[in-house]
Amino acid sequence: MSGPGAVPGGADTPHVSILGLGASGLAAARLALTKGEQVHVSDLRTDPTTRAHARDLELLGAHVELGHHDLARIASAGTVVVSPGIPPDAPVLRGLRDRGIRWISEPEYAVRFLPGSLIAVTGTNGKTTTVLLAAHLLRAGGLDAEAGGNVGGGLAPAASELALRVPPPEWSVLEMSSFQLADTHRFAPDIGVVTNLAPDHLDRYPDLEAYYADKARLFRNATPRSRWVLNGESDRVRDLPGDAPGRRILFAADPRAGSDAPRPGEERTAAFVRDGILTLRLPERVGGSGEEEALVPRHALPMVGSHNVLNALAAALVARLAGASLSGIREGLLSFTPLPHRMEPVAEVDGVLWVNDSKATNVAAACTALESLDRPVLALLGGRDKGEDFRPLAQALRGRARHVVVFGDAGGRLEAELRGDLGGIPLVRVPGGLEEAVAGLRPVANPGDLVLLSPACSSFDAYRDYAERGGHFAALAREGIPKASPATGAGRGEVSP
Ligand code: UMA
Repeated sequence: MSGPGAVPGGADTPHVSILGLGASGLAAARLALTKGEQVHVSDLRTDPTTRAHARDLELLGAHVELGHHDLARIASAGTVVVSPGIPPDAPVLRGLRDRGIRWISEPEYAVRFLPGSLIAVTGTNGKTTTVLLAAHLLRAGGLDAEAGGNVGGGLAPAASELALRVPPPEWSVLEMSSFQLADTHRFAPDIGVVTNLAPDHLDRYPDLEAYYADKARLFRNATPRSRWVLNGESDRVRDLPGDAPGRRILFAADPRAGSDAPRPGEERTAAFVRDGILTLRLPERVGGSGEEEALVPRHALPMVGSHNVLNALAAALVARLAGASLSGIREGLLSFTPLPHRMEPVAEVDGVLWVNDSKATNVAAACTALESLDRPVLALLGGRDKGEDFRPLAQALRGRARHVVVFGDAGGRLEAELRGDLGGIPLVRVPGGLEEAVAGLRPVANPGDLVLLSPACSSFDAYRDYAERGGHFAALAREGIPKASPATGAGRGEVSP
């Protein structure tokens, strides 16, 4: 692909073609227009929202086509930016490939206009929490930082939006999906993070190796100055960089993780839990003192679950590597607001903690949630039956759950597949929905218990989406809170971490 300066054709020839007019296409188009480029945007959709976005861009001077892709026009641009949701075998990308045209992802385009330092976070799970927490810790530690990228859900903008900020952030913390990494060429983070690796997106990739290969593009432009923050509990993560240069700094619950067979460039585990306290030990080679720095007790973290302890270790390590102050990181770990509907503590009533994990709409997500907990669980499972095999839930429930209530459309099958396999844990099926399930569970809750809505099913039997279901659960949880003054409500109130 030729650079933006070498454009064939006349005045109408776009300098930048943008494929897809979702969040990333819209942001990339705005960025390109701000930089004075001739912009052509193309999307197959013609719905009212897409039309409204098209009109906005046209007013800014873009040429927009909806309902089809004009391949010749798209291909005539010096730079083609492709939205991550467009699969590599889409006809339009096959057409570009046939013409020998290369394209780039939206974050690859954005970072060309981000002069500050770059932190990129990838991995299968935990990316969003790690990105938002890392940006929060950098800011708490005195640095100018913004989160963006694949985050979605209105929690942070596309990467190109960060490049539109005046002045641009000194530190950009980007969540990078494998789809976005796939089409990077010059993308070179100062600090790269891999949270973990597990099977995912096999509807798009031919096999796991292809998925991991896209993740490994994070290391493509590594230099000896690169810093790689890696999950020390995963051999697959530690092997992902291959022979990429740069220092590799590990995080893991156990300080001894990774000491058995260090990979080239790997430092001792630098973020871990010592006697229940999140602790950093930055090696001198990466600007640390080699001394242990205690952060906060793991039980003081506002997020729930052992996987969130790892996310917090990764984020704290990143923030310290970037130069955030220790006191700021400590304060930031305590003041972070957990993400809505993902292991979100919503109330604590009479010593019972209520946790909303409504976003766990499949069996794997619910198993991860259950396995991350170390206190007795009262589990709520149910919703729309998507036909998934529920039996793996039994193992995750055994040894953790004290009581299980199943509800909704999927209640019958959950009961049938789990009842005989729970090792004596009581399972109750309620005929109604979430409200009846909570009512059935309230009388058996004891101080120290954790009520978990991690339903393993989608919400569409009774709600618009998982967020509406999570909001209803939070309201039900808070119904148990007496309407007393704050002075009398110690330990019996809404959780507002
Ligand atoms: N389209 C075409 N031609 C085609 C196929 C699609 O024009 O042949 C159009 C579609 O009509 C659509 C657009 O291309 O309008 C595709 O948009 P998109 O799906 O890329 O969505 P965006 O709104 O741009 O959102 C993307 C990410 N979505 C995906 O990767 C699927 C968002 O991640 C991300 O927040 C946003 O960019 C900003 O970076 C969401 C996500 O679900 C949260 N990501 C996946 C995940 O986390 O598992 C990867």
